[in-house]
Amino acid sequence: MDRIYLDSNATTIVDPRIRETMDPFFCRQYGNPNSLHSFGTEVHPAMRLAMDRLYSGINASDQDDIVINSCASEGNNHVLKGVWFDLIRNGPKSEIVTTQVEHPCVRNSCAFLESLGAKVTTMPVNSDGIVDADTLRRHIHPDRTALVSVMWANNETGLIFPVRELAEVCRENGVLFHTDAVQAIGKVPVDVARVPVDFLTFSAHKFHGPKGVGGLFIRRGVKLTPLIHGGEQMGGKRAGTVNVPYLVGMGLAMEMAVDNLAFENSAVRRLRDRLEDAILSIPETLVVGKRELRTPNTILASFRGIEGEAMIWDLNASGIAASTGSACASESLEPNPTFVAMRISDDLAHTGIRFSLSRFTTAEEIDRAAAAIRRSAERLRAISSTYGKAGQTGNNRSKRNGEE
Ligand code: C6P
Repeated sequence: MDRIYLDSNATTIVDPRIRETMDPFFCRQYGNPNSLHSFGTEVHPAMRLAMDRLYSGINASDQDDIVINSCASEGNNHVLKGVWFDLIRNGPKSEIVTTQVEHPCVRNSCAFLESLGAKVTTMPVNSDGIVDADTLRRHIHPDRTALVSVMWANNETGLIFPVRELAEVCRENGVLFHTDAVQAIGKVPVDVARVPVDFLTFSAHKFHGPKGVGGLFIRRGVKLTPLIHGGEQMGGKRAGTVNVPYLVGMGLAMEMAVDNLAFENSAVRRLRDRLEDAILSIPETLVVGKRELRTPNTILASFRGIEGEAMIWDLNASGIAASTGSACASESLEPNPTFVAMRISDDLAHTGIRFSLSRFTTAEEIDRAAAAIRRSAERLRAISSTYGKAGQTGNNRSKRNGEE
């Protein structure tokens, strides 16, 4: 049985061309880039090309910095803890403003900084699942807010935040702005010349590069204390020998992600919509977020009366990979925090399933997955102790939330 991978927001398949580009840097050109001999210097051109591809992929200027690190969790920790050291620990500011729906690496870093004395203000999302500029204006305090951290696109719903407006509000108020762009690269245009962010984080494995390498954009002139001290790599902003093969892979992955943006927004979007239509043809099903507000590859669906995990196992037995939400929270028994933030009812909050496609997903896979999802929903509802009994709405129309 050919398996079908619909969990590309957790991680993506490495594009075979990217793997080929990385290959020489393991066993042939394996020198340390900081060495003075030829083994070290011969890797410089490939590193430069990779860096150029990253700068041009997000339209950064050569005065800005892109710090290569191990993953987006590291980049997000670096921004939050760096700002704490620079602006909060000894003043003059005291507060970080963020949202209820950030990835755990942002939420838990904020909770840690709160335990050290920072004030953390968490903005609610609106009925569309995002935070708008007016909400930010109500929560920002120029005299005390050090940093606003809002993701570009949510990993569970795919909902896209109005980061340009949010970044402009921060700029008008003299407050630093960070965006976690992990789920945006390759899905929407990410242009730091147009969107005035101070910090932006990304991770190669979300756009067909290798796991274990990411990048942190720092706007020219913005100070950020390092998270990892040591040697002078990355201009002293992040110590540690640069992972050359992974950097080379990430550079090409970024270039290909940008080249494939149009494809992602046409072909991948069409397949996503086809799967979504099939899911919504199953009674009492909800898809979170309006279609036009979401990244083109993501569906967060919920099936009344079915535990998300039960369906994941059922689909897995048919060779289909999906998830109940963030891969790193997949073992939590708590209701999904994104559903809670969007005030979606408790019974649905336990039933969320995320399907996320990529440019490698085929129409045949979507049709097989749609049939398997329907079979699973019927099977699990037939054996459910609650579905069709007390508590059922009687209204079996399926819809996207936000729709009447
Ligand atoms: N989200 C998901 O299943 P790393 O793996 O550290 O490079 O990326 C962390 C991360 C940060 N921000 C966002 C918005 C993310 O989606 C992720 C990774 C995966 O949703 C794994 S938990």
